[in-house]
Amino acid sequence: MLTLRNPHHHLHQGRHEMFRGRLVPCHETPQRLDHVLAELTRRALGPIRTPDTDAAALDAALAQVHEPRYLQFLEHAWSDWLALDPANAGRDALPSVWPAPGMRSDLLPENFAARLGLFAFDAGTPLTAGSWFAARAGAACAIGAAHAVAGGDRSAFALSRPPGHHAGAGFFGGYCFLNNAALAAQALRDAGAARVAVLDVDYHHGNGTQSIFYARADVLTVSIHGDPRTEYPFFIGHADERGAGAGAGSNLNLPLARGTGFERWREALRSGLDAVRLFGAQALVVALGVDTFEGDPISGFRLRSADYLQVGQDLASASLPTVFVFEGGYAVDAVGINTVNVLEGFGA
Ligand code: Q9C
Ligand code: ZN
Repeated sequence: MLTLRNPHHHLHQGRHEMFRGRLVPCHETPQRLDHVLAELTRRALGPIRTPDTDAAALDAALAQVHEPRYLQFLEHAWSDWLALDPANAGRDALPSVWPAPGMRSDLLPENFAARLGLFAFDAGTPLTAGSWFAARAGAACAIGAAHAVAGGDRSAFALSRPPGHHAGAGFFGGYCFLNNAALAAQALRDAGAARVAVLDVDYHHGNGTQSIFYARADVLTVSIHGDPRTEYPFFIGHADERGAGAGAGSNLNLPLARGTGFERWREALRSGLDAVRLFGAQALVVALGVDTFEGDPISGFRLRSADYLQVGQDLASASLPTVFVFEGGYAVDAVGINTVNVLEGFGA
């Protein structure tokens, strides 16, 4: 299996996220990707390359999924942050004010701190000097992996960081800026796959991916995740969200209680795969978070390292061209083993 790794991911390195009234060290660190890369290299699963970065083609692909004003915001965010106060050079940008429902979110505020809140849905996703550059290069991995699969590869792995599945067409949050899985799905559509499925196995609901495709019939979104009644992102991810308009029936949420172990999680995976089959998908994108691991510091499922081999085998049973996109997983010492176990179980 070809891996496309983000060579610039270190440029995104947030310092702190807001958690219960304090700034705590970021869980989403560069070491995560470095560990996956080291494990991939050790097990020699296939070639490891960096993506082509034709800037114009990348911009066109980003614009297929994300709103122009949001991409503009991201591109200029760091210089706007510095313009607010030169001392900001040594600080990450985090929002602290948001438009509540009923307030104006159609107007772009001149004040940058207000714009941050307009485009963010949490205060846990620091925007840094290198975030835009790193996120773009990460998106290029996902798009490149989709092109490899569209060109005939059975599977490909986008080792992209920062993660993507919480990012919507016009918002960031949950450590995510650009929705890598959605970009991969859209690239598969554009390359000729009539129906594409995204199966999100990260511990957290893939709210960004769901929202991007919610009214579309050509992309099925399925997410298995901690029940939003108790788990982040809280305000979305319930079982009754089935899609809207032309997309009615093309979203499936499979929330599970905190504490769920592999046996019950695997039943949800089977249901998700049944939905993919029923949908008649011609290609599959797996949003591959391994924060379902029992040792994950911010999550609540109880999967063990060996279980991820089985996850990979189960995913292979769909017999679809498959793009894997790296998402969450914060038990740094195990993130490489768990991620590569899925890929190995799937088969090279
Ligand atoms: N103390 C992904 O896995 N914070 N994002 C939860 C943690 C947000 C996770 C509170 C978690 C976002 C890609
Ligand atoms: Zn997650």
